[in-house]
Amino acid sequence: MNSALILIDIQNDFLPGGALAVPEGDRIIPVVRKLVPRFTHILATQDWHPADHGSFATRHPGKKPGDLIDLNGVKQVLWPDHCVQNTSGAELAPGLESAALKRIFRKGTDPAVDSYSAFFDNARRHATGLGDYLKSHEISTVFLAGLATDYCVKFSALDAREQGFDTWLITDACRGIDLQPGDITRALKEMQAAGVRLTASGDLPG
Ligand code: VGL
Ligand code: ZN
Repeated sequence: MNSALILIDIQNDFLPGGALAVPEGDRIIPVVRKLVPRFTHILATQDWHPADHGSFATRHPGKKPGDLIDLNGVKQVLWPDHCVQNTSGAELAPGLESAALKRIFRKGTDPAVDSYSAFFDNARRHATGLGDYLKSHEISTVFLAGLATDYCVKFSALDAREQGFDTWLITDACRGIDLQPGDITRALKEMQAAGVRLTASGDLPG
């Protein structure tokens, strides 16, 4: 029974000073660095948008970040332009030993649909390949760390459960946005209700 550490969207644009800064996002970096040597299987996701991505408020005249729209039939929160392909904002945060990553799964590349989950786009039409990767490596337990607790981490955790993985969220290795106050707390409850288990990095065995 193998396990994997999955680093969700730990990218410059989600750190303080970035285009879509997650409060205290940088605080997870030392925690993640300490986790890395404890896993043999480390994977990462990267939000990887084209410059004209439909989740960007700039693509919708009269709209602003935080507004809710219908994007091709799917509810969509609008964001500032972020994680544009091949920009420094899209790069993984410095301090992540990229050499240790077995694979990086990129998502959000289709301008017509956003992709919060590490497994599927928000319309659930395309898989990223992460699920197949985990299954082919006989990984049954996943530990999640990254940004943001109430978006990409949450949807990744819920899909991991739905795909049958034992799913752990490492609480001190995640931070959320709280666009609406309480979003992070609600996200944690929703994940727990779906069978996701929460742990602090210091409580992991070994
Ligand atoms: C994310 C909003 C937009 C995330 C990505 O990584 O949680 N949030 N794109
Ligand atoms: Zn995004």
